[in-house]
Amino acid sequence: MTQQTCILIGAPVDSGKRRRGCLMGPDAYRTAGLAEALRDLGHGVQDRGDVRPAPFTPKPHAKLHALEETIAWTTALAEAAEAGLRDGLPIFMGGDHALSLGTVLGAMRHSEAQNRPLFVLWLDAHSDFHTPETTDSGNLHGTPLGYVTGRPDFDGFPEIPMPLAQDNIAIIGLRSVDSAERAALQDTTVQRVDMREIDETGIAKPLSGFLERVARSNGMLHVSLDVDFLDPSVAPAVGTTVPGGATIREGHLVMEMLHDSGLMTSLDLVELNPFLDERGRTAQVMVDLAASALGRRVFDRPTRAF
Ligand code: 4U7
Ligand code: MN
Ligand code: MN
Ligand code: MN
Repeated sequence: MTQQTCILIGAPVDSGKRRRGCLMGPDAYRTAGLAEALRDLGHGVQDRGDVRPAPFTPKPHAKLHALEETIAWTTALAEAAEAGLRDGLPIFMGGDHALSLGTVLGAMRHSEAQNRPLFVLWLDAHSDFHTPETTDSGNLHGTPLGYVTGRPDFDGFPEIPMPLAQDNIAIIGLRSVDSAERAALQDTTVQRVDMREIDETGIAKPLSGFLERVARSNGMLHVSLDVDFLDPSVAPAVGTTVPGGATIREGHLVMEMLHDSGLMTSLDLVELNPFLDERGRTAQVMVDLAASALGRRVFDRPTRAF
């Protein structure tokens, strides 16, 4: 098995929505033994501690929650992501999903410097495709895919160098998409896999189609795992629970296939709210999923080529 240098980066972002608690996420992952789990698999592990937002002055906004703070996190996390990608495989311990405004931006800069296309796998109940104009909630954790694809009205955020190609994005696990997002997504080539498709065809088929495309283009692959991808019965520690989510096995199968593909170059673990957890079980599930993505398995089986 290929040894990696896993760079753990705490991203205690809590500005992407109103309900608080995701700032405790990085320490919950540490407590649940993320570093130890990855070391047990033979990987090198470096915990760089927690990133802090760039300096900012809070300004009240009629609709958007904590806009200035979220911009400041985006600036700082893009830099941390770029640096992490230069040194190994960064794993961002969130923090709410607003952190991906920064981590994907950093991955875009890095892949541009490497002259390799970036692909993004978004594992989420939601499509997170809003713009600051289209969001009704004003919660910016619902906007990262809108930002990185170059949608308008992200005033004040760092400039997007070259928008992420729609063809290079897959969202898997969908079951809560706002009408403005649905309308905007309809006009795109973003691969959208909702729970119904997963029920009907299984999760492996659409995922392997996407991974084949990544492999064919020698792409880099950023994976963003939102806790609410999973069903709340197995992952309750999240503010935005939506019933009917992925099972534990569907989650692990995705992670195992990612490992077999050898394609993943960075990973976000987002939206864990330890304040809502039950004796740490959601943190543990997320650590176990990360371990699967880095090669944990029960039996040895032939690796599939992509
Ligand atoms: B998450 C929502 F209205 N779409 O915009 C919104 F349903 O990072 C939810 O995926 C966004 O958890 C959820 O507020 C963001 C809502
Ligand atoms: Mn801490
Ligand atoms: Mn999300
Ligand atoms: Mn979500």
